[in-house]
Amino acid sequence: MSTHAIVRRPTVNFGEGLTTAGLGAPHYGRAIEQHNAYCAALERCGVTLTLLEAEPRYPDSTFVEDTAVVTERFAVLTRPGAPSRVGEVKSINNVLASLYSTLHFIREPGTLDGGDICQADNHFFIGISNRTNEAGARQLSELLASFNYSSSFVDIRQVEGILHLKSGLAYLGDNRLVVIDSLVRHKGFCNYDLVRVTPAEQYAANCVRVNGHVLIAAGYPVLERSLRNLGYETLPLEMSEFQKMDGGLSCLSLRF
Ligand code: CIR
Repeated sequence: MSTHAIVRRPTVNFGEGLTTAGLGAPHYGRAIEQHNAYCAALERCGVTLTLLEAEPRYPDSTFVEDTAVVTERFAVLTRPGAPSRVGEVKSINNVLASLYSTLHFIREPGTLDGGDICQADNHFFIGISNRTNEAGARQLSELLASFNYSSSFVDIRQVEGILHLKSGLAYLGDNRLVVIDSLVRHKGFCNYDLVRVTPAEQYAANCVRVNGHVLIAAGYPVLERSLRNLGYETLPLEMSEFQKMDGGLSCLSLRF
């Protein structure tokens, strides 16, 4: 059950952030509209929002998920793998300090982006990516173990078309993972029920279960139908402007 989420408004220079999508420049007005709808959807799921002001110094800072890993037992501030994003952590640190009694940190030489961390109840899948290195993954894994969580690594460096592990993987609860075709055979997932996402709908794999609903990117009818057939109430959200900046639904909030 999530009761709280942290979100940050996109900055007016949001289009200066990092991207490999090749989908053109994002439209700021539409990004704000889409972000407003995202916030409203989270509130509809019963979550109380902490809405942070835009940070023009950090064009990617609306993707708050990458700056921390928040669990029921502790929070850890990350050390983002992209140098232009490292400074985003400071203000999230200030917010989390008022919500958690102890904070932990990923330290040099470790790098880690929250988008690479997928929690499945008491187990965490940790993606090793171009952003999260092995040192960062090991630091998080040791910290998790000290709080009685298990973890395993998923190397996505050779998986095409995904920036972070959660660009291709989502946990829905009920022992069920949403997973892109190219990760389906990963041995760590063999004890889960898998909802497969075809290459044509790959972007939609980054969906988010929030209490009684599943937030899903609008325009991916096959996955949405599969989720509805499994009994989930889906909330489709327009994500075009964030997709242009390599961002998905989960990246836009820290939920706990
Ligand atoms: C970046 O490249 O860091 C941002 N433009 C997108 C981050 C997306 N975050 C995520 O998937 N967790």
